[in-house]
Amino acid sequence: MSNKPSNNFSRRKFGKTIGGAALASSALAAPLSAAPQQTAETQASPRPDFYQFPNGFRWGCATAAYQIEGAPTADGRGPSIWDTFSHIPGKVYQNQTGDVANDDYHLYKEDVQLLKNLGVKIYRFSVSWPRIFPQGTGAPNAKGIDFYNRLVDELISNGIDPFCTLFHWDLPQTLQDRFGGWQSRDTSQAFGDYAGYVAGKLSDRVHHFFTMNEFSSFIDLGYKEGRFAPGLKLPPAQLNQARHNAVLAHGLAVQAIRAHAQPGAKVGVAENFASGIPVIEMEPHIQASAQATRFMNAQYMTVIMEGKYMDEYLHAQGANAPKFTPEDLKIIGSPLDFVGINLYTPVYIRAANTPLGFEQVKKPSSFPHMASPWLDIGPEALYWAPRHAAQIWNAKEIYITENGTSSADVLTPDGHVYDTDRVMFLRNYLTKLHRAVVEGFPVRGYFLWSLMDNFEWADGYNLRFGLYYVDFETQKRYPKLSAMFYKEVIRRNAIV
Ligand code: GBH
Repeated sequence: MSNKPSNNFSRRKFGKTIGGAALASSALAAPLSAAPQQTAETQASPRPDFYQFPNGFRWGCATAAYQIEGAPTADGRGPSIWDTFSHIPGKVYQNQTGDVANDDYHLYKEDVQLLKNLGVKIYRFSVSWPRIFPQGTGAPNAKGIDFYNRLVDELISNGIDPFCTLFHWDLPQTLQDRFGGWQSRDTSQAFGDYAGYVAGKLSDRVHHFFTMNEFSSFIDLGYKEGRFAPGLKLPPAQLNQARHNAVLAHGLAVQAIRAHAQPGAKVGVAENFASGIPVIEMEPHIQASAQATRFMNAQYMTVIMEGKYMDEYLHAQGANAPKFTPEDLKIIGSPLDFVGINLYTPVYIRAANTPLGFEQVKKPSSFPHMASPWLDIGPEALYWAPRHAAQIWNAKEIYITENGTSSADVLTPDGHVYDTDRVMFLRNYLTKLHRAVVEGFPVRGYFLWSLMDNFEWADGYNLRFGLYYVDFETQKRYPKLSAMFYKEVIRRNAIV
């Protein structure tokens, strides 16, 4: 390698420019041509460290409405709690907001070309509830659904299968004002109605719907710690009730989607459930990690998958436990077609002589993390999470709905981003995903978070998670080294 990387990845080699971004297959030609020629023999038995994925494994990218769309008042959209929250001084890094973000509302065609250039066949986007129901309930806004009709059509005509998330945290502000948001079952009911409406409109072309994204993020950070919208710090009993209303909303949405969608539409959830990793891979710790995974997720994933709150959870909460009816549990436990797992960090578990037989093992301060301080590096979580979902909850179809990392990306004067740390992160996590797949756990696809840098919630634009670098002044997108890495992974259906 030359010590002048720009010579090896010259602008010329990046090929034609798409949507202000350049990404060509020839970008990888130089390093690859240095590799020895493949013989018939090496093709028949590829290098074991190429980690071939099975035919039909689906590679994709994920985004979320408030993080990329901008255009908060366009075509009749109502305000969401994130519009309100991000405009309160001190809530977001440097008081940044999603007012413009990636302007994807206007640039979506270019962004679909970014996807196409990577070669992804699936894309996970979210619908902004206040675009569809500006008042949360009541009359739908036709122009709101039109945007998603255009997006879905654009994806399909580019050979990309759309996966739709119905709630990625941008609750209509009116529901917060009228009902206290997830503090009320009225919001759960409204979510069911909205989900059924969207599924009715999109399911002729969209075959996979996720109800909600990450209960623990929008409830625990929004209603307990106050660091996310709506910025509340509820006492335990009210907090548990909000948690209950959120899983109830999920269940109502599952039912409404089944009632209103075309036959064949599938429904699931996208949850970053805490996934226990046995400290050492041996039977007692493995069992403890499974039990820990159930208990750590008692309020969300476990009740959704088991249709029942764990006795240990209710007991531990005592007088603060949520109030619910048997009918609620039936709704919450509505059978799902697939499970979506958002996966970032590991939680280590060991067998212990405690009532539930496990103990969480604290990480030392030296534990390595990525640019986001919370993003501890634990590739093996991408093996254990699907294994637990399959073994504990009998998940028959699994998608990794998010995985990826922030990086202190720097754009070079000639337009490159050498995010070798992101490539290292992905390569290592993917090897563990590969293990899950070859052992037969039913992971059908993987959505990388994220297609492009975007509004990273309370971290604003300070932390970048994209495969494409975004210059938020010019809205130009630049493929990072990781984009070329991922493109090659997809091309070969193998880790490279
Ligand atoms: C996902 O959350 C989100 O679904 C997605 O929108 C987001 O952009 C992406 O990850 C990257 O963060 O700042 O210490 O309070 C992942 C789970 C939960 C991790 C909230 C960060 C905040 C930690 N996230 N958590 S802190």
